[in-house]
Amino acid sequence: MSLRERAAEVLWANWTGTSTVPSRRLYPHQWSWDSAFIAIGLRHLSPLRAQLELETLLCAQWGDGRVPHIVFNPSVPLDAYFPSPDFWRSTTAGRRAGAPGDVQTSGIVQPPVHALAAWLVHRADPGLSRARSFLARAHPRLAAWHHYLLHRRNVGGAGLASVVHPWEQGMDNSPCWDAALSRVTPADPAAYRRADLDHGAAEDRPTDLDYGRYVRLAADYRERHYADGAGGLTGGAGEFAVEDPSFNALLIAAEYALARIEAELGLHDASGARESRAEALTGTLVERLWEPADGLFLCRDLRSAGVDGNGELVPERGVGGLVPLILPALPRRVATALVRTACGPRFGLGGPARLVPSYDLTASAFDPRRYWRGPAWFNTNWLLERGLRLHGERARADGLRRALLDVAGESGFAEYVDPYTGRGCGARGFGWSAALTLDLLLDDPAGRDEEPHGRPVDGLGAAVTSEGLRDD
Ligand code: 9WN
Repeated sequence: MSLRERAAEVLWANWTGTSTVPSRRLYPHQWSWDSAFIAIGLRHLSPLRAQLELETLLCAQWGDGRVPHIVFNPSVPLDAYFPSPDFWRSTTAGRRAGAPGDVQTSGIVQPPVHALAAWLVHRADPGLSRARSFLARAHPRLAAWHHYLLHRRNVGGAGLASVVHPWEQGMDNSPCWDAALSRVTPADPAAYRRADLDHGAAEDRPTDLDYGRYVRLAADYRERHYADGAGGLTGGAGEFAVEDPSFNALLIAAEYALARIEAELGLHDASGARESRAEALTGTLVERLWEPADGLFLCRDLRSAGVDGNGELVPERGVGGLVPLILPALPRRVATALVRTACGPRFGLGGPARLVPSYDLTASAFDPRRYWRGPAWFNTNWLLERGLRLHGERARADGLRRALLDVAGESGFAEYVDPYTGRGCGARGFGWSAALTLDLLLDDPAGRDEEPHGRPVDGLGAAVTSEGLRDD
C-alpha cells in the first residue's frame, strides 16, 4: 500500500461521522488544533469532510468567542478520557461565558489554526465551498474567536494573547512551563484517575506531578466560571499566564488567513485592516518575545516577578520559539537567525536530528521519549517546513519534507518520535501525523495557498460529490 493510501486509511478509521479523533483509544473526542491540522490533510481526500470537521468544532464555540480545546462525543464512556465532561461541567460552570447547552466541551482553548485551515480547505474546492457558503458561515465565528483571543486574553496588555494552562498552548509538558508550573499547588491525586496511562507508556507521558498541576489550574478556572481577567496583570486571570511565541505566531498566521477569507467574501476594508494588524502584531511579537542572544523566541511568564511588572522571559528553548518562522513580515535578521538556530546544535535540522525536536537537544531536561520534552512532532515540523519555504530556504524545506514523509511511514503515523532515530512513541495512527503527511504528499509547494490542489482519492472509502458524502 502506498504512503498516501496508508495515511488516508488512518483518516477514514478516525472519522466519527462529523469529525476526526486524534487517536481512537488515547484521544477519543474532537480536539481543537488537531481538527485544524486534520482538515488541512483531509481536504485532499474529501473537501466536504474537511469542511464538516471545522464546522463541527465551530458549532461548539462559546458565546464569548472561545473555541474549546475538546468537544466531547456523548457516546464515549466517561472513563475513556480524563478530564471528562463531568470535570469541566461546561454547560453549568461555563454558562456565564456562553458555553453551548447542547454539547459538552472543555473550558480552555488551543492554538488558533482554524482560519488557516478554513482558507486552505476552501482553496481545495472553491466551487463546493461557495455552494455550501462554507466561508460565509465560518467567518463570523472565526472573527469572534480571534476577537476573544486578542481582547479577553490580552492579559499582559501589550496585544499578545496569553495561555492560562499548558494544555492551551498544546505542548503540554514542555520544560518551558516548568518554572511557572512549580508555583502551582498540585491537586490531590486521590481525587481523579488518569485514563491516559491505560493506553500510553508512563515514561512517554507527562508525570503525575504535572497532572496534579494541570488539574489544579483547570479546576481553578472552572471555579471562576471560566472568566478571563484581561487588561493587566492584576486582572482576574489565574496563577498561570504565559505569552507564548508559537500560540501567537499561529494567531497572526490565522489573522492573515482570515484577511484572505474576508477578501474572498468581498469584505475588503475589513481584510485590509486585518492584514495591517497582523503585520503590527508581528512587530509586537518581536518586541516582547525575541531573544537575540539565543536566536530564538522565548515565552514570557507574566506571573513571574519581572523588574517592570511585565513578567520575565523564560530561558528555556522549545520548538515553539522557532514557529514564528511561518510569519511573512518577520524582519530578515530574525528569520535568518531562526534558520541558523534550527540548524544549530540545539535543534539539529539537517544534522544529527532526523526531525526537529520539541525541545533543546543540548539542555539537561531534554528527553527523547517524553512527550513535549524532546520528541519530534509532525505538526511543528510541518509548520517549520512551511516557514523555511516561505523564507526562501528551499533546499532545507525539501530535506525536512523528505524526512517527515520517511518517518511518518516508518513509524506508522506515530503521535511523536525520537528526533534522532525516528522511532515512534505514543499513539499510532495519529490523526494529524497522517493528515499532514497527505498534505506534504499532495500539496504542490510551488503554488502553496494560491491554487486549489485538492484531489479526491478513489477507492478508499468515502468518495465525495458536490452534493455530499456518498457513503456516510
Ligand atoms: C490534552 C490531542 C492532544 C493534542 C495536544 C497533546 C495532547 C492532551 C492530553 O493530545 O494533549 O489536551 O491528554 O495529553 O499534547 O497537543 O492536541 O491530540
